[in-house]
Amino acid sequence: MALTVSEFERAYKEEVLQLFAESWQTASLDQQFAALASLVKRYSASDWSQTKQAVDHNNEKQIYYFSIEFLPGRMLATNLLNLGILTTVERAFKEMGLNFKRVLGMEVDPGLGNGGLGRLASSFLDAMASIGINGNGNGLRYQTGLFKQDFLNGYQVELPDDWLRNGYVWETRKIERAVVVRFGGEVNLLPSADGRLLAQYRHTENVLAVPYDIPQIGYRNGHVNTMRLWQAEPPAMGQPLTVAQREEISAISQSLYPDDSTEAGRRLRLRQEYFLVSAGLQSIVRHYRKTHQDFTQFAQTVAVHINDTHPAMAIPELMRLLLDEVRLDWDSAWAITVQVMSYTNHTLLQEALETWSIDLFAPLLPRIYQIIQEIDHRFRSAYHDADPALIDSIAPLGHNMVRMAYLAVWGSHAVNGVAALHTRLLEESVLSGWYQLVPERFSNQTNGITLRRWVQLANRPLAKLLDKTIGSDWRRSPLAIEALQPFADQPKFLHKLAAAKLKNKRSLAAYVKRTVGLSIATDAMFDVQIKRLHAYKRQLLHLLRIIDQYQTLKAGLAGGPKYVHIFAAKAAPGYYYAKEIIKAINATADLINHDPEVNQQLQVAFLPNYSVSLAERIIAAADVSEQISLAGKEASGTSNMKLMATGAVTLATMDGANIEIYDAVGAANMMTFGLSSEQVLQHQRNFDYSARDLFERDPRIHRIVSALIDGTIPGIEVEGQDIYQSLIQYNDEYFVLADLKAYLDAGARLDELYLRPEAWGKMVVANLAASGRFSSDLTVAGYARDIWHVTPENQVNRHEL
Ligand code: GPW
Repeated sequence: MALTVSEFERAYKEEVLQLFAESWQTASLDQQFAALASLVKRYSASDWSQTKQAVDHNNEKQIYYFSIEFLPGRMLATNLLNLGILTTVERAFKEMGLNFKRVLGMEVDPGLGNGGLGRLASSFLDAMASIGINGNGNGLRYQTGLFKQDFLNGYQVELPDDWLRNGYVWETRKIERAVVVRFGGEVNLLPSADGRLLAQYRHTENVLAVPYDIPQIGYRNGHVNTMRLWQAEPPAMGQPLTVAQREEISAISQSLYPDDSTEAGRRLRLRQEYFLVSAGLQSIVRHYRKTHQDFTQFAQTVAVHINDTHPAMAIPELMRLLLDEVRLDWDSAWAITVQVMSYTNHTLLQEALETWSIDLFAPLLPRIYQIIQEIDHRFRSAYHDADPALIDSIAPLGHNMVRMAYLAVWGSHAVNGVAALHTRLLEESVLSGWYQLVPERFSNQTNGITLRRWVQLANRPLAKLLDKTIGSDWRRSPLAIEALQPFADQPKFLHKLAAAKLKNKRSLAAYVKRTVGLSIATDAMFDVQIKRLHAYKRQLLHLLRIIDQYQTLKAGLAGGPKYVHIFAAKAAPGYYYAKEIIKAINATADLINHDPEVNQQLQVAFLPNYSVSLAERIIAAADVSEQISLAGKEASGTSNMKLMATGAVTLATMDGANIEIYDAVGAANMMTFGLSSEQVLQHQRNFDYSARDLFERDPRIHRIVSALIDGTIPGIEVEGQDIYQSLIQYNDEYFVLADLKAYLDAGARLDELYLRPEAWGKMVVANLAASGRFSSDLTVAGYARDIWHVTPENQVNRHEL
């Protein structure tokens, strides 16, 4: 939009006055934020309304991205950027003598997700709006988000995230769009006039689902989509409810499950999932009926995307609506459902694959369970010629369980993995039976990231330098950053690049000093691992390298570059082992940071409360990106993309999207090491891996691992022992010791390169130049083309590569 500095200033001052009866000079930071956000809402309102009207008017297809998690991050800067008025507003704030950065910092960062899956969902919403497709989010309005993390004596402490305390400025409650979601009760199938059975529900528990709508503004294209979050409330009318009943209802959208590594298997989680799905679909069907007489157009105008299996009940729920409310016959309803639904799998971990015991499921969702039984029955009949053992092993129902991934594949026309290796492994293992049956449904859609947030907003020094060097095309066309490649050989440019990095390091160092009181050296290599704490991600491997570096320094064998190791990670509150790793890292950090013999060379900072906002601070300052999961375990990873796209070099196993980064930047520009997923599989099949052998035979490994139990690191008597046992006694499930030697060697090679600034700079440039393909704009364009069958207004194409 067009807006001059003085126009904005006038509008802003008026807004402060109107909202708070306060002059702009005396408004508090909170008030400044509220006034600015309110203006942004005003500026986007007509585009929002017009986008919605155009959809109905032109009968355009809408995508609904169903996800149990969203991690939008702070939205003010993004919204200003996407409206095209960020620099205008910044200038105005400067002119008024106000602190723009601090105003941005007043916004809450909604923690409505755990990690990669939730962040991906939000990045897709931004991308859908930005490439101009009608893509809406459908999620839950958790009253409390993911816990806030603190450390007490090195242990993780979880504090409640009361993010709605002061209201959420971007949302609008839409009570007139509320729907009722029913749980429990009984279903009777009664013959009806049309000769078909009519499902009659009795004694159900009725829950009011109230939507809250949040605008999702596209990047400078006037397109504004909607993220809709549902809140559960006791219905205003009907049977009076006891206090306990009302609480049971509110609990549905009360809090996010703080675990993304193990399946919850809990009644409340199931209620959350059904609530999300039923509310979303009811409102979609209701909206469709306003403009259509029959359902012949439904699949052409609606696509529902299932983000992992948590919303997979969308399949039986849409069947229910089409059968019981619209009164279609089974075959028509099923044909529509399959055309509408698509499903993304995000994990190969067995323990994260959702299954629900029928004993829990059937009484809570009797009609949905009936429909799943019928789906299962018809699936089995459709394949009565096929190998019965195969069919049995992949049917939606089996072993007294509802198997959500299998239901999702059967009820969708498209299924995808999130990185090339992940999709291949899905096809070969986790979903191999399904791949045999319906190979044409499978595709790969490699994850992407919101480059605008990570580069344009969170790395301003780099963004400025890019503009000066190659012009500003890269801001709109991610692949245009390839133009940077020739500058890899220009020492002057590399100098500026290093200067930009240093600036970011200084900002992060100031933050670290402010928050944890540690002064980190900004002339050191910043070696970063940021992601959920999970054994398969192997923060432990990183810790063992730090211990090795410590021991080397203590032995007086210095040499390499100065290091600052930076961690940020939350552990699921019930994940005991992950919490032990946190304690071990913190204890090691404490030892190292306070030892004057080493702390000039080596420091460790574990920053509490990892979140989108903290990621924005860390990523821009990173030199090294640790992506060291055991090969075959990380579906994709996305911090790997964020870090390479903003100037870090990747130290990685050949896992998830690391492989695609490797393909993009070339062997010379990334440091890879470790077992391949095939080798891991082979060891697992042959039972020929012995961690104890490695420990006993390799003196270096022996020395490093012993530090966990010999008192080298004070304060981890229990944790050190447990971790040691997990490695030696229980044979190191995630092959940490198997990869340790290769990891240390790769690290040493990286050290040598870091000591040669030009060689390092070259690698950084190669990474930056190759980063465009990881834009989620391109990822989403792939979904649009292969899965949702819609054409973006703004053409973007990864296949130009
Ligand atoms: F288990 N992921 C996540 F597959 O953050 F559902 N939470 C989850 O619950 C799951 C996956 C689930 C992550 C993957 O671990 C990561 O590899 C991937 O990059 C990310 O999802 C986005 O696809």
